[in-house]
Amino acid sequence: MSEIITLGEFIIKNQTRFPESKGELSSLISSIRLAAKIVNAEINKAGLLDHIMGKVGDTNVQGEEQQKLDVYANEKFIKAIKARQQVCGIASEEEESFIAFESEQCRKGKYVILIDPLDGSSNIDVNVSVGTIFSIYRRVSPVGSKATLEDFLQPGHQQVAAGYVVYGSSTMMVYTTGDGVNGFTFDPTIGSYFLSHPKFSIPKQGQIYSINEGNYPFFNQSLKDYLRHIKLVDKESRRPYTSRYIGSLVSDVHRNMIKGGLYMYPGTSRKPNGKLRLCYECNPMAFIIEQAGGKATDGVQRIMDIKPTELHQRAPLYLGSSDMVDEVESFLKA
Ligand code: AHM
Ligand code: MG
Repeated sequence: MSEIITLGEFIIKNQTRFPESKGELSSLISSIRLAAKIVNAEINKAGLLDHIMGKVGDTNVQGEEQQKLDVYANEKFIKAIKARQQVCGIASEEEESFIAFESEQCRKGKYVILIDPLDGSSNIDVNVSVGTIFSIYRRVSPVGSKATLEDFLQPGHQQVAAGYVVYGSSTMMVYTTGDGVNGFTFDPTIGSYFLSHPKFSIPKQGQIYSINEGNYPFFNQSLKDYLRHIKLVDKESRRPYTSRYIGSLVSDVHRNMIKGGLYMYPGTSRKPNGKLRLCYECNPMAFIIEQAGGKATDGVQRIMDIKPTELHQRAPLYLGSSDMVDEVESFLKA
């Protein structure tokens, strides 16, 4: 039998890679692990809340108003991260601006964190998997001062760590600190995550493509040509490819990581920069995919080379198996 390793043990073991961090990074990842457990418990009750205990917006027995799960997740993650006093600030997809923590201890923090607390939350109503995405950077402002916008607007290649939690048929946390990707599955009976997918690697070539093809009329001609190409029959390249689109970024990417595939959220004539947020969604997923051996581009350049100018900036995204990203890029650049 192979060795059983919990996420907690793994984080501590991995700590030696960052001697300068003095355990801050480990503590930070632990706080995400904890908040994810709390959010997971609440997501599992989502159907009960809606159908048995009343709808979101109703008042519960304690007289408190029931919250939407994305707001709930946002609060839990911010609270858990703040409590550890290891970061000087946090930016969340749910908040308009970043939060600079005031305490002296937090100001001494070397890191900032960016988070999408509950991605794909519109899928909860129909019992489809959702996820949390996070990204950690070393601050660029002086340690001891308050976090600044510049700390958060760093290109993705500066990430120290990134990960996601997928709340699916089982809950998993997958993350990288720049030395490969590892996946941990949550055992709800024990309350711990166990290393289940060591050294995750995405197949170089896959057969799955994931895109919201309802937007087809608004795609540019190169993308339309690519979509036609992948539906042509060709035994050697195993075309036509298979279409799989959940509409939940974390779940779509997680499946493609395991099976091989390409996730696309392109720019359209209506939304030239697509929908997904560079800092909260594209960069962390790009870091994970690259660490697993795949690629991520906006169609023109590597996602992680884009220098963000705004916190909530959007970017087109093509990410997955490296051969598939090369193939779509060859059409987009033609
Ligand atoms: P959200 O951050 O508002 O949840 O939106 C992001 C989600 C992704 O999870 C998903 O891939 C995409 O939006 C789906 O968008 P669409 O419905 O336009 O296909
Ligand atoms: Mg999102």
